Amino acid sequence: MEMKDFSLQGKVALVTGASYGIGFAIASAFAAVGARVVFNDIRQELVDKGLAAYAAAGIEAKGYVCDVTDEAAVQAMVAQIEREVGVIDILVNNAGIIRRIPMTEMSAEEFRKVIDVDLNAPFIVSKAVIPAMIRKGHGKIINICSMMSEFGRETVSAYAAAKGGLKMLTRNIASEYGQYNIQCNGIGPGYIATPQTAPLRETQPDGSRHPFDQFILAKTPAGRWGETADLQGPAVFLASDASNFVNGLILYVDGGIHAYIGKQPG
Ligand code: NAP
Ligand code: GCO
Repeated sequence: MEMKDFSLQGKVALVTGASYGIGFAIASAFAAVGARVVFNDIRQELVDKGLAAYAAAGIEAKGYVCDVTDEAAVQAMVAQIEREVGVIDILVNNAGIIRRIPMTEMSAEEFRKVIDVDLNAPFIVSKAVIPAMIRKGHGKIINICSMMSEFGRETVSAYAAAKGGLKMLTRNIASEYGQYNIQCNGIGPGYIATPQTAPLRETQPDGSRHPFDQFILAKTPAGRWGETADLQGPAVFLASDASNFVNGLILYVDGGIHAYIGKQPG
């Protein structure tokens, strides 16, 4: 029996917003199993920071400055990657922002900005890479969704709307392009220790853990925040031939939050 392997040897992988955080961890895992990694970030200093971090990890990555919400810039970046590296086989729509503001206090502009980065941009970048994937006869798109693709909570209305939409964009790309041997799936990380969630984990003035930190520990059977490394195996699986018949799935990597009513107080 031929075992569909998890190798990404010879594949070109674009991970957006991957100078650090979850994107950096996923791109590093791809490199470890043979992929040629390219990434973008919104500012040159971030790209430079990312290049230094990849080099320190022994990874020869290529970085591009590109705002993923700018369709012309994305189209130009993809064309440049195809000239300089090769056709993109794997896309991870990772770049994202969050604004934690009560909805009635949030401006329409702030709401639109989150939707633009977290939902419109995955549409823009996916639209830019799919034609070459069709010509090549295969492709993998992984959208980084969220627990907020399924749940709401106070202050994250824009983010939840975007990530819920990203879940359905994932399913629609799977539906529309599966016939071309393109698989589009999502990863729904639980609560992961990155700069994005740092405000939710700050030690309190009295030395106690942040109330939200304590809340997440009570809601997570694993009893801990996730690490970016927890996402590496699932990402490699969804980027590899091992998942060629997996399409439209949102794979939650959440330590069991989805299954758990929460630890009883006391
Ligand atoms: P992060 O630390 O904030 O990193 C996000 C990256 O995206 C940063 O490098 C950021 O650059 C970049 N970015 C933002 N807007 C961009 C744009 N318009 N164009 C290009 N790059 C842009 O976030 P993270 O925690 O690693 O999260 C990565 C993804 O996972 C996000 O989609 C997030 O919503 C999702 N997620 C995170 C968690 C978690 O618990 N951390 C859980 C579930 C899902 P700047 O530094 O300039 O902002
Ligand atoms: C928040 C957090 C979460 C995480 C992640 C959970 O404020 O609730 O930032 O939204 O970022 O999306 O899966």
